Amino acid sequence: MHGIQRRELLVQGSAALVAIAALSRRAYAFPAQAGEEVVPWLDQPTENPNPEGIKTQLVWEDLDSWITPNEKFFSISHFNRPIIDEKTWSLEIGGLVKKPLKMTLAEIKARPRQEVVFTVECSGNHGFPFFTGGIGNARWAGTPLAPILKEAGVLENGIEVVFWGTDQGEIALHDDIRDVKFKQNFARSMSLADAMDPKNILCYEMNGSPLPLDNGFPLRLVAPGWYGIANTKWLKRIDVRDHRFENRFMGRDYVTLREEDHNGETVWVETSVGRARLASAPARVTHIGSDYRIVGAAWGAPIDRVEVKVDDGPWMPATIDHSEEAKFAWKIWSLNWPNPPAGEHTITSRAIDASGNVQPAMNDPTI
Ligand SMILES: Nc1nc2c(c(=O)[nH]1)N[C@H]1C(S)=C(S)[C@@H](COP(=O)(O)O)O[C@H]1N2
Ligand SMILES: [Mo]
Repeated sequence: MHGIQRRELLVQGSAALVAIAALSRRAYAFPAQAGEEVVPWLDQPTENPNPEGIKTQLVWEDLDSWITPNEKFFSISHFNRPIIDEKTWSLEIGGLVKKPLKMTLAEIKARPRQEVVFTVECSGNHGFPFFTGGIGNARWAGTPLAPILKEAGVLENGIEVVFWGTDQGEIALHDDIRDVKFKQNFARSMSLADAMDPKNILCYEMNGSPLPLDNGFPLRLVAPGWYGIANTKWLKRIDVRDHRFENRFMGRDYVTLREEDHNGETVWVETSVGRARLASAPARVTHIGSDYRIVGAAWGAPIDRVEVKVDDGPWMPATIDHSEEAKFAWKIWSLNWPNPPAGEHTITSRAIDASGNVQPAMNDPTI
């Protein structure tokens, strides 16, 4: 930063000229410009110890499109990765409903189609040094869930909807009281009100192709605005219950722990991971000669603006790329960084949402 400030003082005229000339061609963050070279980050993720569980992470330096192509999209599996034969597969809708349903893939595809561009992030993303690319943006297509639940007719006492995956594995519970192992399917639940959100779709298509095996073929829930964990893949059964549902993915692995102040008393609060939270990240730094540029993404809430800081310099406003946008998709932003001094630099971004909330820093006490 110091170098830039000094340069602006010394040769203000030409620095301003560079900025103005750059404006028109820099309004769009993508595609990459001819001759542009990527500067790799120094803090690369460490080797992934579980390549079956976490497959194909986003490589931030390679981010060169708003939509993440299917072959570059990350995928998470906590158990096995089922390979399902669509000819014998069907979806069951049961529990507390008047009319239990069974639907084939053809029947689901024959229903009204709905698309959403939605950035899915694993809530564990950036929680481990080997896991920094658990995010991607895709155009998901399927049929709305709410009319199907209406058709099945949720009974008066139904309050909770559970989404069961085909995948299963052994679960161990070890604590002061219990010491048991049992087989369990992947499952996640939502309140009936959340499940009935008209944006939720039973999704069979990703970026115009049938859902890839790793992303839940033949059918998954896509719940725009929720963290990855809520989007059950390899769907097998949806059922309605009269009590809250609790399992490993609701109450043990996918929980946040926060310290709250209740009238001067410290209270530790555990919460099941749910809706996405405001976030941003610098994705890549590129340059043509000494003309550097920082491109990044912001997501998790309606984004008002993004600010970027180099080393310990001031926050600078980034330019948001409005060429491609959708409510639940990440926003791509960029910032020109002319003539940085040679050496190692730290780039930090923060997003500010439409309500004025500022993305907390990694070391913010609230997280
Ligand atoms: N059936 C099933 N669904 C699942 C999971 C799983 O292990 N099994 N993982 C969840 C998690 S933790 C995430 S982050 C998202 C990731 O979606 P993707 O694999 O399509 O990227 O899927 C979710 N849905
Ligand atoms: Mo996840």
